[in-house]
Order: sequence, then structure tokens, then C-alpha cells
Amino acid sequence: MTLNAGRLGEVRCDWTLDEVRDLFALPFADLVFQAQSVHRRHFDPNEVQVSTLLSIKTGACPEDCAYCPQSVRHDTGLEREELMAVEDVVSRARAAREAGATRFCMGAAYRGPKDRDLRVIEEMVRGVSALGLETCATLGMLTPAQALALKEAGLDYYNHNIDTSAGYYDRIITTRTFQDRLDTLAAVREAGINVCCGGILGMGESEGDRAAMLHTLATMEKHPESVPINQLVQVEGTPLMGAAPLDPLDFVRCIAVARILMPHSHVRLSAGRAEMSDEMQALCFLAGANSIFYGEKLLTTGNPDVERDRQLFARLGIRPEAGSDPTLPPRSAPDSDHCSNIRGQRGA
Ligand code: SAM
Ligand code: DTB
Ligand code: SF4
Repeated sequence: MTLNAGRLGEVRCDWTLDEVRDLFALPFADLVFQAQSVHRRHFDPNEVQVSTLLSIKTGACPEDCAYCPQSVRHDTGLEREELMAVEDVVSRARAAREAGATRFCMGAAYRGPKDRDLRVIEEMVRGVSALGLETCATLGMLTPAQALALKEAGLDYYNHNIDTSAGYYDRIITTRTFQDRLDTLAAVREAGINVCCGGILGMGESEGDRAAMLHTLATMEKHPESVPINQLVQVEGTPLMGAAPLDPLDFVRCIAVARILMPHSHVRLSAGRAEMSDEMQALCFLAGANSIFYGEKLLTTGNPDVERDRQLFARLGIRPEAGSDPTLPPRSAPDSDHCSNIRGQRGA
């Protein structure tokens, strides 16, 4: 056992893979207890951050991600939709804000955006930001210049997942490399945009792959501010349809390890909630998850309906985290949480 229990709760970027594996090997109760203890040192345990997703350009993506219903290579029957108009996106964001979301995430089925489309998306970011919502986009690979243009438009977060371990990556995606993902993440960081980066569980990966994926995230020079942990949503027509289902306790274990490794990050209980019981979601919150997607749809697949989530929050005594308020001073610069400056503010 290489785990140094005395250091749990510290923000560290020097985790070894053995330490991460040792966390996975802890008895379930010990792991969840440690994760909840770390969580309480940095967050209100009864607050959960609430984001809403909108697919602003749907389907016909040239990439071959084996999990994704939007790949042009899989026959999933999904209707393709061109890039939405700016005013339609802004009115959907207004409705999300009225329903209680504080962050609005715009997703597009691109390998990477064309500059012409990026100009339109910059307008969307400006319009959504003006509503007082935090903005997030997920558009595939970006060049450094594109990342800077999004920053200039006021983008708060960029979601770009590593999805799985470096070693398992080419079993899931062959049209880009793990390094391509890291390059975009570096461009986003360099531009001063907050990073949202996580992965998917239930794709036939081993526990070692899950440990390696979290190790990659937790050894970044600065941890991603948001870490979405998705459970694979199996979609008919995708190569991963019929993959062996994940043991729900293994999913909770992964949330707990993410919480311990990245104490200041928001860990998002992301896709797959529609297939989870309330009890499993409660365990995820206990293990340190403190963010969800809210609203009846993710990008193309279902999410729990709003009423079910309201009841879940009420049953658990959970409050939505207070959002950004345009009348308050601006949020802290995203530079404050580097491992070289571990006393910085907590991630958003
Ligand atoms: N095309 C861009 C990209 O790949 O980064 C942005 C959109 S893509 C749909 C965003 C993320 O959604 C993926 O990285 C993946 O983690 C997640 N995702 C896609 N399909 C999923 C599924 N069936 N189940 C769980 N997560 C999924
Ligand atoms: C993330 O990690 N999960 C979200 C968001 N980032 C963009 C996407 C989940 C997509 C699930 C499949 C779908 O609805 O198409
Ligand atoms: Fe395209 Fe993103 Fe889906 Fe991969 S995950 S096929 S890049 S939309």
C-alpha cells in the first residue's frame, strides 16, 4: 500500500498511478468516508451545481467514437441538424435559467469547428453570458487561435473529455489520438478558459483504465475545474450497444476516487442518470459528486425529468449551488488553483 492517508485533501498534481490504484482497492466504506471527508473540507456537502445542455449542432460528425450516437459512421437513426440560430440558443438559455440552471453548455457534433461557424458560436456565448449564466461549450478540437477567440467572446468553460485511459483510447476512437485531446486542453488552458474534462465508464474498460484516466486528470498542472463522469448511455446502432453493464458500486467508487484526487474540482454526475436509481445517485453525492446536468435532455439522449430531480433534491436536502450574479464582482481569475499555488480558491 503506497497511499499516504495523511495527505488526503491536499491539492496535489504528483499522484502516482499506484496511489490511485490503492484508492480503488480500499474497502467501499473506507473510500466513501475518505471522499466525503475531503469533500466537506472544500465544499458545502448539500450544494450541487446545476448545468443545462443544448445540442446546437446535431449529428453527422466525422469522428468514429464508439459510444456516440452522433457519429456519421454509426446508423443510429438520428436526424442531423445544422447549427442553430443565435436567437434560438439564447431563448433556450433564458428558459434554462428560469428553470434554475446556472451554467449553460452548448454542444456541437464537430471534429473541430470551422472558423465561419465559430464566429456564430461566439455570438451565442455573448448572448448567453449577457443573461448572467456561466457559459460552457464543447465543440471538439480547437486551435490556440480558436480558443483565444472563445475566451474573447466571454466563454467561461470548455468541455473536452479524455473519455478513457491513454492505453484503451484506440479501442474506442481511431480518428484522433489521446494526444490530440491533450493538445486542445492545453490550448484552452493557455487561453485562460476553465477546463471541464472527464470521461465515460462502462465501455468495457478495466479498473486499471479507470485509474489511469483519473491519474491523467489529477496530474495535470492544474486540475480541471469540472470533471464530468459519464456512465455510457447505450444507443442502438453504436458499436458499444450491448456492452457489459457497469457494477453501480464501481461507478460510485470512481466518483469517490475523483473527489479525493481533485479536491477543489466540481465532480459532475453526468450522462447516465436516467438509468440510475435515486439511491445510486445519493451514493454518488455522498462520494463527492457535486454537479449535474438538469433538464429532460442531454445532447441527444434522455436525462431525468425536472420533477424527478426536484424530488430527489428535496429527499436529500440538496440545494442548487448559487449561480453567477451579474451584479456581483467578477469571478476569480482561473489562475488561482495551480498546484504550485495550492492555497488558491476552489474550482468553479
Ligand atoms: N464533439 C465534441 C467532442 O467530442 O468533444 C463535443 C460533443 S461530445 C458528444 C461530448 C462528450 O459527450 C464526449 O466526449 C463523451 O464524453 C460524451 N458522450 C457522448 N456520447 C455519450 C454516450 N453515449 N454516453 C455517455 N457519454 C457520451
Ligand atoms: C459530458 O461529459 N457529458 C455531456 C457533456 N459533457 C457535453 C454529454 C453527454 C452526452 C450523452 C449522449 C447524448 O445525449 O448524445
Ligand atoms: Fe463527434 Fe464528439 Fe460524438 Fe465523437 S463524441 S462522434 S467527436 S460528437
